[in-house]
Formats: sequence, C-alpha cells, structure tokens
Amino acid sequence: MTRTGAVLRIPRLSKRMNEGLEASYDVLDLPDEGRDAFLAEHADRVVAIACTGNGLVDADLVAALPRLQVVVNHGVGYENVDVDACLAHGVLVSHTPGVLDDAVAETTLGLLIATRRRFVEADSFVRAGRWSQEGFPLTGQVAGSRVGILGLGRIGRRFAALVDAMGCEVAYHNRREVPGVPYRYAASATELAAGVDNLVVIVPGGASTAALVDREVLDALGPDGVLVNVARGSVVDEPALVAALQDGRLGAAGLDVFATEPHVPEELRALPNVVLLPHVASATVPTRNAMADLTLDNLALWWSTGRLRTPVPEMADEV
Ligand code: A2R
Repeated sequence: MTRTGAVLRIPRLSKRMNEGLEASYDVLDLPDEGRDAFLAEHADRVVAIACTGNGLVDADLVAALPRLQVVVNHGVGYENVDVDACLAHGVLVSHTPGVLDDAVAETTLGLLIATRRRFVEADSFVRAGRWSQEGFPLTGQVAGSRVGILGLGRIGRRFAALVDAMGCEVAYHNRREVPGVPYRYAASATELAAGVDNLVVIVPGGASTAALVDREVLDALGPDGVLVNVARGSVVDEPALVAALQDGRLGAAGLDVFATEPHVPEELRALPNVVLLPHVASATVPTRNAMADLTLDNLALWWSTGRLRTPVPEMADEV
C-alpha cells in the first residue's frame, strides 16, 4: 500500500523518535502558539500523529485534521488521546504495552523500599554529618509485609512477582477478579487498603480512575501505611493525600506522578515522609528505546499495511 501525507509530531518526543520519524516521513511539528494558523495551512496534509503522554490529542484536534487516520502514542497510558473521538472519526490508536513492565516494576519496588526504609532521609542524615553524633532511627521493612496492588495488570503482575519473592503477602483490587493468580482479591480499593501495610497504585489514568484513592482509602491504609503511586497523579486525590500526611493519618508516600506535572505542591515538598520522583518509572535507556521502537514499528506497519502492532484495547477489533 502506498500512502502519501505527513506525520504531525506533538513536541516533545525523544531523540530516537525524532530521528526515526525524520528518516522515513514528511514531518510537521504542532506549534504551541498559533495553532489555528498552522492548521489552516497544513491540516489537509496530516494522516498520522506521533505523540507521547503530554501531547494532547483532543476531539478538536481530531476534528481539525480531515485526513487523519492513525495516532501512535509513545507510552502505555493514553489518556492524553480522546479515543472516543478517534473511534468516531475512524482514526486508529496505538500504545506501547509490555515493553516497560520491568522498568516500572523495579521503580515501584525501589520507591516502596526507599519510602518504607527512609533512604532519602538517611542519605541527608549522612551528608549533614549527623552520623558521628547519633544513629539513624529504626524503620519499618518491606520484606514479609502485606502489599496491596491496585491494578494487577501487566505491570502489577511483574511487581507482584518481585514482592512475592521477598516473602510479602500480596493482595489486589481490579474491577474484575483475575482467574488463576495466587493473590487475595479485595472487592474495593478501601477493602484492599484496610488489609495491607503498603498500597501500590498501577491502574491507568483517565476519568474512570480519577480520585480512586480518596480520603476513605487513605484512612483505611492508616498511620502506619505507605502509599506508592506510579500510575497517574489523577488517580490519587492529591489534596486529601497532603492532608492525610500532614495530619499523621497516613504514614508515608512514594510518588512518581502528580496531579499537574511538573508542578509538585509546596506542601508535599515540605514533608519529610515522602519520596518524590519526576515521573521516571519507565525512564531507562533500554526501556525508552524499546518504547520508541515499538511506536515507530506501529507507524511503519500502519503505513505499509493499514494495521497496528499494538492497538489500544478499545480498537483491538478494528485492526
Ligand atoms: O479493572 P480491570 O479488571 O480492567 O483491571 C485493570 C485495572 N483497572 C482497575 N482496577 C480498579 N479500578 C479501576 N477503575 C480500574 N481500571 C483498570 O488496572 C488492570 O488489571 C490494570 C491495568 O493493567 P494493564 O491494562 O495491563 O496496564 P499496564 O500495562 O499494567 O499499565 C498500567 C498503568 C498505565 O496505564 C500507566 O498509567 C502506568 O501504569 O504506567
């Protein structure tokens, strides 16, 4: 199949993505300013969009591109893409499932251990020269603890295997029970939180999970509980989280994601019992390379056959 047309790139993409796109396609960059003028001039050339999590593909953009047929998203989460609008316009969407599971699972474990064992505070303690005057306080531990996983999907299962190997008792909550897994199922997020020491959040973002972890869930986790979020900031009610940490109703939190990145509330940054990461769960060289390659593979396959390697689940029947 021979296709003509341009790929619209929504900045910023990685160097590997940019080089891959520029090597094979006619590429246009969607500007931040002056979009209307840009679209008036170029909209009828665009057949594909390449984007990542912070590139918004909303209903207006889809409607403004009359020849758009495919969106390739660099990332497993794709709540930045209005899939309903794409479906309505016959536009296919791909994402990058599977290739980041190990990196995100190891970040999750590292963040949980760093939070529970207070590694960041311990590092500051050594740097400040305090070790010669006093010992660092004893902490809790992850090995042998009860770990709850909110979202036992591809990443959640990989993480479950890691903590299972550490002798942890693993429980989970999904909307549906997963057949054949050796972990205890909890019927709600609150029930899950009430029965564990550590609650780890690995569900997709978007409207259906917005504030799934609310005050009730945080209170169920309690003053000795640790919350780890590697999903999306939207899944946790951030003001409720700040209040629970400030009041001592929640023990500690390890956070890779925030409600309005890269903004991190001053109240969170002031708390000693939080470990804060700049959304780096999948940010390793091998994993980001694999994500870029899978995104480019999807585009190349669509360009030559009209099919996608890894369509989002909503359109698995369409390709
Ligand atoms: O609910 P189910 O049975 O569809 O299970 C999915 C679960 N999940 C939820 N659990 C509770 N309440 C919800 N409203 C809800 N929505 C989804 O999350 C499934 O077990 C899990 C997601 O797994 P996967 O689709 O395999 O995604 P993956 O690759 O593990 O990535 C998860 C997320 C990404 O979307 C990024 O936001 C983040 O991790 O990196």
